[in-house]
Amino acid sequence: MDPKNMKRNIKEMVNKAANFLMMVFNLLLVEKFYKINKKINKFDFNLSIRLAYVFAGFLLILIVISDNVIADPTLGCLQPYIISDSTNVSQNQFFSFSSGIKCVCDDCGDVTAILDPETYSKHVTSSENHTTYYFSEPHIKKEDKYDVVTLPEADEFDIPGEPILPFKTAKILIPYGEHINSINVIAGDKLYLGKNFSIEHGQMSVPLSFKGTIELTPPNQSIYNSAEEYPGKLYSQVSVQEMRGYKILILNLYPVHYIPKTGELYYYKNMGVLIDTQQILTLSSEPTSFRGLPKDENKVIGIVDNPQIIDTYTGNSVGNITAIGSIPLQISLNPLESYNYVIITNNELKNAKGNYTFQDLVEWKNRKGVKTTIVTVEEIMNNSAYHCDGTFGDGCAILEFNDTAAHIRNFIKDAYQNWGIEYVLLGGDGDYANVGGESGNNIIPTRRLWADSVDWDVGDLIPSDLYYAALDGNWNNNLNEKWGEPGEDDLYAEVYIGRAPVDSAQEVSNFVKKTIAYEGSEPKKEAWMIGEYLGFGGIADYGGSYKDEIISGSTNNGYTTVGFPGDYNVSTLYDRDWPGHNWPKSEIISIINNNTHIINHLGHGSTLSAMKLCNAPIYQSGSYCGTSRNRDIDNLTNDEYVFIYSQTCYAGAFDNWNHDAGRYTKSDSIAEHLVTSEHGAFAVIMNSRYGWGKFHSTDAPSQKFDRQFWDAVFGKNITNIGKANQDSKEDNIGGITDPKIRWVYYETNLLGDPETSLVEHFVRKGTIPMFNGTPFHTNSQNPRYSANLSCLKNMQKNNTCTLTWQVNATGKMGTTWKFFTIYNSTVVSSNETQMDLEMCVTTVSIY
Ligand SMILES: [Ca+2]
Ligand SMILES: [Ca+2]
Ligand SMILES: [Ca+2]
Ligand SMILES: [Ca+2]
Repeated sequence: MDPKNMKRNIKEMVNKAANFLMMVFNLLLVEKFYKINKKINKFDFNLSIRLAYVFAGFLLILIVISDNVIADPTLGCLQPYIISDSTNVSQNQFFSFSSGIKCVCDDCGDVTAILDPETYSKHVTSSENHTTYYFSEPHIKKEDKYDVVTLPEADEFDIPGEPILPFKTAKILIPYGEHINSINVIAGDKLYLGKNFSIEHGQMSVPLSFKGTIELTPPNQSIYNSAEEYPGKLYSQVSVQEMRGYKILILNLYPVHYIPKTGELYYYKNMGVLIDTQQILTLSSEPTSFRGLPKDENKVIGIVDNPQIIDTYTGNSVGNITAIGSIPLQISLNPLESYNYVIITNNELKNAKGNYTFQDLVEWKNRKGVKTTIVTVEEIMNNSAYHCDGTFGDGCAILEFNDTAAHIRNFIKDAYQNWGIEYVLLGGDGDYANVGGESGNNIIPTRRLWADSVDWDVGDLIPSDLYYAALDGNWNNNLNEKWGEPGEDDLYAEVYIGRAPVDSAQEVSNFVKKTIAYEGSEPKKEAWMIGEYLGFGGIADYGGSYKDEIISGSTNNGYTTVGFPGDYNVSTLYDRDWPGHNWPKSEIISIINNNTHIINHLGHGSTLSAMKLCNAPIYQSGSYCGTSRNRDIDNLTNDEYVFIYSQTCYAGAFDNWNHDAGRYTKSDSIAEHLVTSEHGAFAVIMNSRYGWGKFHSTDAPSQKFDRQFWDAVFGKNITNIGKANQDSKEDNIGGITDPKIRWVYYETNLLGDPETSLVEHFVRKGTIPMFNGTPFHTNSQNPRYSANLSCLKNMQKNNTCTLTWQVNATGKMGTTWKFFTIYNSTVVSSNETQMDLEMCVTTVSIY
């Protein structure tokens, strides 16, 4: 064994041992919890513990408790309370945090309490075909003349003219080899919240390059004068999606209902989703992306609300895969080889003789332990296995399906299936027309997907590398000119994708040099929020107001996203706050030239411009800044490279389409120059078409993806850029019924290396740790069990227990956090079979 492998194996063994110890510790706690509660003896529990997720030292155990006997209809309920609504605390000083629990209805048994800032609790229980969702009471807040209703961990549907209400996206795994006969959503207890509420109506999404006058949508009178409940349904079915061979049903649940005429509001405390499924008897001609790998299973467990169904996909069903449901992929690559990462480029660029080459990137990745190889477009095109014949589910009825993009995607499917790849770098530009200048023939073509008709021209065809990442289906079932219409989409990716939009040896060298330099450095904990004047009215007048939601996270518009950790130095450059409301471009140039690490931007843009910068080396009439011969990007001088995430329009149009001119530009887009020039960025995520804002609101389509991107990086520890970009999409999967969400889903492409990690070391937020940690730690016992706090033990009806933690606020000044105290009891309420789970929330601000 070579020493490198040995080192890795030892590291893996140590990791496994640590995981195992953690598992044993957790199992002991669970077992103890179970034994104590069994003594309550009101009914008989079945307890099954499943080790669900062991990955990178993070472990989660799913506990499924079900009762064998119909429970006594009068069992205990937990009623949490908080001592104060919000608290201001001083940095690096201890403060007391208190909350309490009251046992009502009947006896509650032993209770546990966990203090937990801003962590995500799913609030879901499930048994075989039945998944139940629990909703805490909606927050109703007066803003101007409207009442704003939000639910923690629910998104909001925002249809122009219609009331804005929360929805929760349910993700339900369909048992292997089965299809859905019927879906039943059963509403639980209905709670009246009061009357005379005035719920605001939704506004239109607007392209971020829009500079006209605001046209506000009035309330839809037929809805607002109606005495009927809105939305008038409990759920809507979004889609059935496939992820690595696992079929997932996507539903949106509507727990809050509104009667506009009387202003009455109701909500359902819980909703049960019952699916009836039946075995598929006829053989499908569609191949499957099922590999049966533990990492695929872990990924699915992390997504779906009913993970116990996962067992139907393992064991015997792997062997049955040809018998029911689907056929396996043809094997063209040697399955005895395995790679994490493949670079696809052409012969010329593979053999380019710049200072840095793709070969250097391969060696670098391999040294890091990411097994990497190169495959050329020529090799793919010369391999008849990838020709269009339906083997790979590519469809074949029309010539367009047999193009280079289809062949490349077939190769990626093969490499995914037989090599086990996780990352793909498309090593070449995807210009769409050879109009001279830098816009030559494409090296790796782009597939352009369709979401909505906005401009009725090429601008409606969205260059999307999601096509190469999401490998199920063929993306165009009805064989028309529109790819990726609803029902043709594959929204869960099988591999993570990035593009190096290079055309020459020099550009390959620049891209590889910057990628290796960044990955080899310790990233600075520093970021800039860049906002421009938008003029969309109210809070939407300035990009800075959108960016503020990203700095330290936000619960605005219903959903929660985590922001930059407290030890990051986040600065702002906002037109909103700048004297005269228009910062000069010299500011952004000096930020980049001073070697900043991260830029997050919202403002106007076009193919050749972004962040008030212009890059148009070739004279191009009709395009914004096209006649300037400006080279703001090519002239940058930084030698530590930046990552830029921008919501702006068209800056990432790597097919070179220019909306202003109505033609392809001769010079490459500004995003391409950022990553292929000598300095500037090592990676950017920018839109290939319009970014989407919203009149009078920050609940805009592009903002949802931006917030979820940083939430992936800092909230979920998904730090590889390609993975985080995909995660930001999958978190918006329920919103895909809005064509503008679909638009953004397709257009947010990564120009950069998908495997590059944005953060090297990261402390995961979650339960407040004891004795040290940031942004908070506590000197008190956490979690607290009946064993270490007697008032939590065997709680009787009307007993209360107030808990206090001594907490040190070590996080950044000016940040505000939601504090959750999660109380668990094993005593169930009347007709439900779940662990009772209640929580209370307050906010803590550090000053
Ligand atoms: Ca998929
Ligand atoms: Ca080009
Ligand atoms: Ca179509
Ligand atoms: Ca290009």
